[in-house]
Amino acid sequence: MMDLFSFDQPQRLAIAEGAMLLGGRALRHEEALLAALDTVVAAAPFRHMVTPGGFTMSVAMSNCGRVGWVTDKGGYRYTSEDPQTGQPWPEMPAVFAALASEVAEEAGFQGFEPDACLINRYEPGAKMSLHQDKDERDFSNPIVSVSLGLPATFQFGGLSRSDKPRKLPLQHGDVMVWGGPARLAFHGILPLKEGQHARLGRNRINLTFRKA
Ligand code: MD3
Ligand code: FE
Repeated sequence: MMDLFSFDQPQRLAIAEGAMLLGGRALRHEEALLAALDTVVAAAPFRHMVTPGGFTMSVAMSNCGRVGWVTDKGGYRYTSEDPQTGQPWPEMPAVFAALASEVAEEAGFQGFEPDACLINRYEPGAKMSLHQDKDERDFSNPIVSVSLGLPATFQFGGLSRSDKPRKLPLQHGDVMVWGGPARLAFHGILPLKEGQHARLGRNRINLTFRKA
């Protein structure tokens, strides 16, 4: 249960140099975010993409913004159209863009204007193996992530795959900002546990805001 104070003054936790957790920071926008999410995924439905190695991802994905992140047998890249519909990705909802840029500023990154939002949907059992986000042009821009729905265990390591990862629980409404030296840290999500969320049922949704 969220107490009365954390809603207005989210707990700020420095996770690493350049990385900050703002606990519950998205809760004040919960209904607006979920309504906007419904609009986006009505136009660009969740789908399980295939990695360049030929594996189907357990996480289902969609995107909004000027460009969206995709993977297929040809590799990882940003595209301006949804390959499934041939249409431009849905516009980034104003509530998404405003939250991303506000929290980036709260974490010390001024002027963050994301042009891509990758939307990940985890059902129980879905996971994301340790990886780096390296498909963007300019790593001086942070990445902002928003967790919604079922809780998950986030793993983050260092700049080398062999650095032993630490674990951090993520809850509905938590926001993280990854910039500076943390921007290229290895990270992942352990297999989601079974559960029911009041607003999102058997799902965890993660939004990652990027400047492609
Ligand atoms: C640290 N998503 O979409 S969000 C991804 O919860 C991704 O769905 C996870 O990793 C998820 O690429 C984790 C937290 C996150 C996102 C991007 C990062 C942490 C990061 C980029 C660099 C370092
Ligand atoms: Fe990532």
